[in-house]
Amino acid sequence: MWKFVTFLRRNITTSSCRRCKQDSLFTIHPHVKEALADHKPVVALESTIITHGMPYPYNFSTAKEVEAIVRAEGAIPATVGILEGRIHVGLSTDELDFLAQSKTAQKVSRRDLPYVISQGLSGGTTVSGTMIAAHKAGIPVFVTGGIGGVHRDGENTLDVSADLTELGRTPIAVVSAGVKSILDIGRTLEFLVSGNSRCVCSNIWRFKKLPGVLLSEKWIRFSFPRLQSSRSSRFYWQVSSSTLSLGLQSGLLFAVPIPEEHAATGQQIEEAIQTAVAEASLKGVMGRDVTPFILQRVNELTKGKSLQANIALIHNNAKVGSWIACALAERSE
Ligand code: PSU
Ligand code: MN
Repeated sequence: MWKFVTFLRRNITTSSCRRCKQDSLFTIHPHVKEALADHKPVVALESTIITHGMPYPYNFSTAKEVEAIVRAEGAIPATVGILEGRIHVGLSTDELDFLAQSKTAQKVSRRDLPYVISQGLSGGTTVSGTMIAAHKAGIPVFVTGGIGGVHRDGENTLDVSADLTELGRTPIAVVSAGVKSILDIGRTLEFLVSGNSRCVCSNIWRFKKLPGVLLSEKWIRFSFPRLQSSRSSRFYWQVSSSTLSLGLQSGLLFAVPIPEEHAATGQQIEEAIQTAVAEASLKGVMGRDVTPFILQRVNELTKGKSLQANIALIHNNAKVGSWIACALAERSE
């Protein structure tokens, strides 16, 4: 209860201006703050992949590697996470390590933000949670591994990730490897492109082919605008800035295929996914626990192959996301 009172006091006693309210909930890392003030490129990164997407210590080492890649490409990384009820945009090494090892960290999507913040909890932000935080902090580009989507059997369970609706309502460019084949890729795509209210349709851009992360061929049939995977900053800038500055209030999804040599394709992975999905259903795993459960089981069943693929694709996405952030920053100077 006292936590709730503290929350109210914190927010009611601050001035009523929007900026001040945000400041009471947000901690922006000094490096990120400085970069934003100087119009330097900043790349937001999510943290559910750290708290719920990969086992320790791979989650921690991958988070550090991804930040290093962003820096090497000329941008400033801003990993988003929640620590004791405050939204952090940019985490220190110790804070990353804390989240990587935490057994109590929450998985925080749009709907979880009020609860987690008001109760002073800590957690990893999903794609939807990170989009909200990054957008409020003024960061236009966000890199993730794979976005959430419609689960297999979603036509019965109606289990559709909040990531998809967030893409229709929050103007930020999301760089992802597409949708994992642990999900129903066809229905996910249908959800993204068919509802005008979601407005993501015209904003999906693929590099060469639109990937389903682990079984990439599945996406090829769909005709989306193609980008060359070579660095083409003028094009990124045109697409991103027109979407973001038109005030469309919808997001932009860049789908980057996993490097061919790392794609864990074929029968083995499909069998592992089917086993994991069946186990999840048998055990009554539901809602936000489904994705972490399946990722963990598929990794076990493929003896680490899917984790390796996951690490490779997020490294690759970090590179492409940094190019886009650099292109945007160059043009806005
Ligand atoms: N897909 C992955 N790894 C992940 C996730 C998805 O391969 O870590 C995480 C992302 O944070 C994504 C979230 O936003 O899972 C989707 O969860 P849900 O299905 O509960 O919306
Ligand atoms: Mn889900």
